[in-house]
Formats: sequence, structure tokens, C-alpha cells
Amino acid sequence: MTQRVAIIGAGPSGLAQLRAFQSAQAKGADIPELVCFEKQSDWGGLWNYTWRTGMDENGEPVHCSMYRYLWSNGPKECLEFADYTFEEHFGRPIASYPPREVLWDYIKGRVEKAGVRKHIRFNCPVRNVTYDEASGLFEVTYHDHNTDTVSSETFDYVVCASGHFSTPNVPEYPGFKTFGGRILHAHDFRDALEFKGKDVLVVGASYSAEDIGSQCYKYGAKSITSCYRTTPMDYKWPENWEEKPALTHVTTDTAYFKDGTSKHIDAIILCTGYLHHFPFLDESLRLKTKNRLWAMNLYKGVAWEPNPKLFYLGMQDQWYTFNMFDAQAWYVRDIILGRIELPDLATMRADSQKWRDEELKTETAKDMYEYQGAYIQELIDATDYPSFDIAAVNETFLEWKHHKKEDIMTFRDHSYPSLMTGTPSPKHHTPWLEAMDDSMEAYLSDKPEAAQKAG
Ligand code: FAD
Ligand code: NA7
Repeated sequence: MTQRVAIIGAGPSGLAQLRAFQSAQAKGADIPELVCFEKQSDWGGLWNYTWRTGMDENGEPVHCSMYRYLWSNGPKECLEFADYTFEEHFGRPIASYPPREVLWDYIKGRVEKAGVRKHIRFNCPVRNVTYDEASGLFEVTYHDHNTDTVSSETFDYVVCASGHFSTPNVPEYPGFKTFGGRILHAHDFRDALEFKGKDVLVVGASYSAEDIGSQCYKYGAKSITSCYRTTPMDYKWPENWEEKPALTHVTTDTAYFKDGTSKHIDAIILCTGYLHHFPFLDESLRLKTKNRLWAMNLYKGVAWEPNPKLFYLGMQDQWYTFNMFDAQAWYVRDIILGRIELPDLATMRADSQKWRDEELKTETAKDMYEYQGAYIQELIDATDYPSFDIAAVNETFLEWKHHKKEDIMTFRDHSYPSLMTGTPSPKHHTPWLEAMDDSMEAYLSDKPEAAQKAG
């Protein structure tokens, strides 16, 4: 009997899994039957933008946490697929910080070429996954919204690629119940123009706080106040952006901070991160972790140690993204194809502990992306995923960090050579701060934005 693999999610991680199997098949391997369940109506995961917030058209929680005008927050050279370059997709080199739609197009290009869409069942959220010891099979229950039917099927393996930046972590502060303006989480942020002319408070000190604050600045907020719980972001902020220590409470129109200062505010955006949330997995299968570089119970960051016929992709905090998901997907594929043999539980646990011990020694950003790079290298060395220069990617991360420190509002104006092809990327035609149109057409145009508008 042909083995069956269920893949939950058709975002970059789930698509990497489909592409990994298709690549083996193209080289002559027999592959299992693949069924990818995707709750949205199209592929691309978070990169598949919707205007919706709250519930989607099927009454499911909206997956999208992306927003209008989102541009890559790191150089595209650090996330480039080793088996499908930007140059191959766009037919020429493009600048280093593409907007969301351009990256979505790139993600789609590879899987369209691979012809794997046929494996995906869209509008099909997975409701429940259990494992039966007697048969050695998983039972996957899913809701097919196309026919409004709930069905179950059995599988030999399950790959959970449902992402972990979609269920918001929403703290409450004293005074929220009676605050006079809008309070929202970053997950529900869509269009910075909503905050034009407003005094905005951004809670948090990581990527979402930095980027949503920058969006609000770019699109005309009157002021931005960000506040940190542990460590400040500490960039050179524009004159109307102030960084404060932790929020203590709010009144109808004022925020108060730990240092005793206060600020008038119209709206509060909670950039307080996300929860790893798998309500569809049986307790014995459910990963429980914070957003960190090494999640425990995952051998090589992917195989669920208590039952390594279940795999997770992309569950780590992410410096590396697309090519890390690839490295993981190729590794998982080779376990399923019997090309990589898993050691016993004690050995898997000892290996994970070693990675956790190393994770705990990381202090600086450089330590962290080098750590993640070393992890990816180990996975790549074990499979036929095309090797690429991880040391050079780390160098590009370092340059990116320097550029951000120099000026948080201009770092996206820099460009870097591709680490896959060596081709230098051109400078973008319009500085990020002046580029208001984030469409693919505007980005790929050879004219500056002002000239495009003038016709
Ligand atoms: P996701 O993209 O979240 O995809 C998971 C998929 O699983 C979705 O399609 C979802 O619908 C589906 N799914 C979930 N639950 C179920 C279910 N029960 N049944 C069926 N399907 C289900 N990375 C970068 O490299 N550069 C960036 O600039 C960048 N910006 C980001 C900005 C924001 C605001 C966020 C939140 C993340 C950003 N990321 C960025 C990181 C992002 O996590 C990755 O780029 C990537 O999208 C992760 O892919 P994934 O497939 O693991 O998860
Ligand atoms: P992150 O990177 O997980 O960061 C979450 C931030 O939220 C971090 O600064 C936390 O501070 C802060 N946080 C969490 N809980 C609270 C409370 N209760 N009060 C105040 N601050 C809090 O999530 P992001 O959304 O920024 O980024 C996620 C991905 O999106 C990222 O990979 C990018 O690619 C885009 P802490 O340091 O824990 O004190």
C-alpha cells in the first residue's frame, strides 16, 4: 500500500515540503501520496494578504498577520531558495527588500513550476489529529468548506506546517476597558493610513513594533510612542517617535510608563507577539513552546520525539526563513523516504539538549543568526538540498543590522549581492520612505515612483 503523508498548511513551510518530495520524484524516487490541507482559499500562508480581520468567509480565524505596504524586513538575499533564485523567477536581478506581493509571487513561482498545487485541498481547515497505537496511523479530521462536510482520513505521517505568527498574544493593561480609542493587536493591523494624524502607542520591542511604528511614521501618524518590557529597540528614531520603558496603565486618552512619564495617545497597537497554537492536535502530539531558537521535543528541530512520525516545520524564532524551511522539509522528506534513520529516543533527547544548551549561550543578534545558520548547515549536509554559503548569509545579516543601526528609516535602500548566484542586486528606484505604492507593478518598474505617477 502506498504510504500517505498529511501536510497541514500551504504556507512557505508546507510548500517547501511539497517541493522537497517533488524534487525527489523528479530524480526517480517513489514518493508517498501527499495531501496538503490548507484552510485558506489560496497558497502562500501569511504572504497571502487579506483585508479581513477576525473571522474569514468560512467563519475560521483569519490567518493573515500581514498588512498593506509591508516590505521584506530583511534582505531577500538571506531568504533566497537555493533551488530557485530571484533571478530565475523575475528574469533579472531585483532590489533587496521587496514588498509582500513580490515575495508572494516568488514563493508561488517555484511551486507552480514544480506542479504541486494538485496535492492541496483549499478551504479545508484541519480540525483534529489523533494517533492510533494499534494501527500506527494518524486520523486527520478536516472541514471541507467547499462542500461543508467534515471527514476523517488516515495517514502514516503528519507534517504540521501551520505557522506560529497568527494567533495573537494579547496582554491586558489596567485601564484598557475604559480607554477612549482603538486597541488592536498587530495581527489585526492592516492599513497605516488609519492612524494618519494620530498619536499612536506601540507596545513591544521586536519586529512588529519596529515595522508597524515605521509604517505609521511613513503614512503620517502625528507621533509614535513605543514601549518595551525588557530591552529597548534603541534605534535612532525620527523626531516624533519616542521610546519609553514598560507601560503601566492607561486612562481614556493617556498612557503611563514605568519611569513615571505619560503621553497623550489616540490608539494602542499591541505588538506583543504570537502564540504557538495547535488546537487541532491531540494533547500527546502538541508542541508547547515560546517563540525561541530551539524548541524542545523536536529532534533536529523537526521530528516530534515522543512520536517521530509527526513533524513540525518552521516552529523556531526566525532569522532565516524560506531556506531554513527548505532545509527542514528536505530533512523530513528523507526521514519519511527512509534515507535518514532516526536514533533512539534517548539519543534524540540528548541531541536536542545539546542544541538547547548552545541556544542558551547566545547573547547577541550575531550569535543568534550564526547559531541558526549552523543548524541549517547540519540539515543541508544530510540531504541533497543545494548547498549554499551560510557564512556569506551571516555576513549579509551583519550588514543589515549595521544599516538598521545607521538609520532605521533608510536600511531598505541598501542592496546586496545574491548569495546563490553572486549577481549584485540593483538599488531600488525610489527610497523606501518615499515609495507609497507597494504593488508589484510599481516595484518592478524601471522608473522612480514619482515618474510612474507622472506617466
Ligand atoms: P505561515 O506563513 O503562517 O503558513 C501557515 C499556513 O497554514 C497558512 O496558509 C494557514 O492558513 C495554514 N493553516 C493554519 N492552520 C491550519 C489548519 N488547522 N488547517 C489547515 N491549514 C492551516 N519572513 C521573512 O522572511 N521576511 C519578512 O519580511 C517577514 N515578515 C513577516 C511579517 C509579519 C507580520 C509576520 C507575522 C511574519 C513575517 N515573516 C517574514 C515570517 C513568516 O513567518 C515566514 O515568512 C513564513 O510565512 C512562515 O511560513 P509557514 O509556512 O511556516 O507559516
Ligand atoms: P516577537 O518577535 O515574538 O516579539 C514580541 C514582542 O512583544 C517582544 O518585544 C516582547 O517583549 C513583547 N511582549 C510580549 N508580551 C508582552 C507584554 N505582556 N507586554 C509588553 N510587551 C510584551 O513578535 P513580533 O510580532 O514582533 O515578530 C514576529 C514575527 O513577525 C517576526 O519573526 C517577523 O518576521 C515579523 P520581551 O522582549 O519578551 O519582553
